[in-house]
Amino acid sequence: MSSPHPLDPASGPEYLAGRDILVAAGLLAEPVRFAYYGLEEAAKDEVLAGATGDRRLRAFLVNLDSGESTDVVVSLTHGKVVSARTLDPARDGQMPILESDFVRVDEITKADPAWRAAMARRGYHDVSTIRTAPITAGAYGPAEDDRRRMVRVLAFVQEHEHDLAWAHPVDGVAAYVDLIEQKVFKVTDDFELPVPTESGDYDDEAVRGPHRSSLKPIEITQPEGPSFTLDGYALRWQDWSMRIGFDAREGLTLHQVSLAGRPVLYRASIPEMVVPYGDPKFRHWQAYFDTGEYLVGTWANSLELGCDCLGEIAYLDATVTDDTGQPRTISNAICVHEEDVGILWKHTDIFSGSGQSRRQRRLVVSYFTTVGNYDYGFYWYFYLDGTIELDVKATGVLFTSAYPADGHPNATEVAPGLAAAVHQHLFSARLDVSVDGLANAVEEVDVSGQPIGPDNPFGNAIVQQVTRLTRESQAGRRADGSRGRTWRIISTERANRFGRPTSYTLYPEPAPVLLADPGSPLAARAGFAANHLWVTRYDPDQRWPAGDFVNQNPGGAGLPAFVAGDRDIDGEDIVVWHTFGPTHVPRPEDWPVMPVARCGFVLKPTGFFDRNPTLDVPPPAAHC
Ligand SMILES: [Cu+2]
Repeated sequence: MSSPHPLDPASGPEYLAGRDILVAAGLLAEPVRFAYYGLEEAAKDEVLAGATGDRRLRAFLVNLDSGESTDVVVSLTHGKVVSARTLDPARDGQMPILESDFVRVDEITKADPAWRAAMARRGYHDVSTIRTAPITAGAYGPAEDDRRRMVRVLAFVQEHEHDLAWAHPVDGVAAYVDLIEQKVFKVTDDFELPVPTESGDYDDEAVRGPHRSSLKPIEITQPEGPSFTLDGYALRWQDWSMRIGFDAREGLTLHQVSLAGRPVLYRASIPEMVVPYGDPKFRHWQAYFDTGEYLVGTWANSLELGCDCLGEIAYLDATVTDDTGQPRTISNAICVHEEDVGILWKHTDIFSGSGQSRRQRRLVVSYFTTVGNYDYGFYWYFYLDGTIELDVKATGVLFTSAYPADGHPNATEVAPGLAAAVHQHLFSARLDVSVDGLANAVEEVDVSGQPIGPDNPFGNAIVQQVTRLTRESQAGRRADGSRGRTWRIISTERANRFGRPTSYTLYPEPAPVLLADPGSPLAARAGFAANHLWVTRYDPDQRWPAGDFVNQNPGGAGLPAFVAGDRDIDGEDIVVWHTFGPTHVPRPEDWPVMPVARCGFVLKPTGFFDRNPTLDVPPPAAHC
């Protein structure tokens, strides 16, 4: 095989070559399956030095009979196993859910007499119309449950092929499935509520009405082609350059993002997200870590021109693997295109009479993934003026339950008798920053008014308060909209023409962090979501904000553990971690399919340039 760039995603032939190494080492004996398989990235110093490096893959292996779970790294370069560690699930947690678990869980649940009896009591004697939703178990005790590799199963009714099952939850009952013993070991049956009957089939004319005919076409054309170039995974557009990566666990990754030849980000990704639900009844355990437990990249959509993306699009395929380590190509998984986004700058000068207007554009690198009922789009934007933005689009179908006639304090009625519980979508962005080099630091910047006093006799003064975050223990921070709080990532080596550090500023959206009680089992596992900001010293082993093994992790892994050493983060190679995302109180308008709700953050150059870097953008037409 030809030699890939060290940051290129693993290819199909590489996955097969790694598989051969695992077979030869005796690690893939039946019935061992892959819970994750992906590139173990080359060391940063080697990449920056331009070395080819050792090409490695990491595999999470699960023995379906014994449950033995092994974390293996193989070297393709040297054709050998580099490391293999067997997990202690009570301490380390469990491997992610397997693709085949969905089918297995359905069969196991439907074969269980106690669960079938619970369905029969609700009038479902034929379980062929029941759809099962396996939900990761978390760690809620008792200890004899937590030590199993398990999921908890909720049920929905799909009356016919096009019926939307999420419209018909069978509430009050859950099956607890042991994935190794392959049995239901517990059925909780707490209450009965009528299964809502109204159809949620949003593509049924009887539900949606006839399609409206009043929308005229919008066509996007670029007669001379787009302004970007894509060479393998290397992307260039205007002054931007970067490499694109993709991973089964974290999806789209960006590498070596530079502007005008100056580094900004060594690596950027969304390596975790958690969706905790706020209903304390029998489904108190409902909280998914879509990345660490379900591997969002595995479920990436194949995008379609004219449907998902408009205009001059370049697509990249993604390669993931199935449970047996066989590669599977997701065609058109990553979309690259260019968009007009309105005015870049504009001024009509009252003195000179000059009227000037320029158009803003952005380069968009995106993908969409479907995890159960929800769909998430991850859109990275790069603008002409140096702004970087992440826009996460949440859409799909609400997770539902039955709505009691006497109301529900934690849920909205979205259709007759149908409830959708309040929940959060909390994402963690890992920004391995390199603003003008590796030596960076972070300042927290607040703004405030000042009381009337000798230096401020009319009380109009506004000042910035700048606090340098010098140690990890100091850098667990919350956003504060009332102070306009931002975090400035500065170079400690390069200054602009004013003698101030060149920098990029992180603008957070001040939405709530994790609302679960700090003493809750969930807070222990989702420690990353307790703060909007964390800053750590770069460590190649610290990749996952909720730990390497999130599924049934007992708690404490990830960012809270990373910062326990309280390392110096001032002028070092640092990583900025940002928690963001909405607290979603469902609206009737979110049903039966939800219009996109967006969240994200912005990074803006702040003294990175000496002035507006877009003065050379030409007017869009001669008469402008
Ligand atoms: Cu939501």
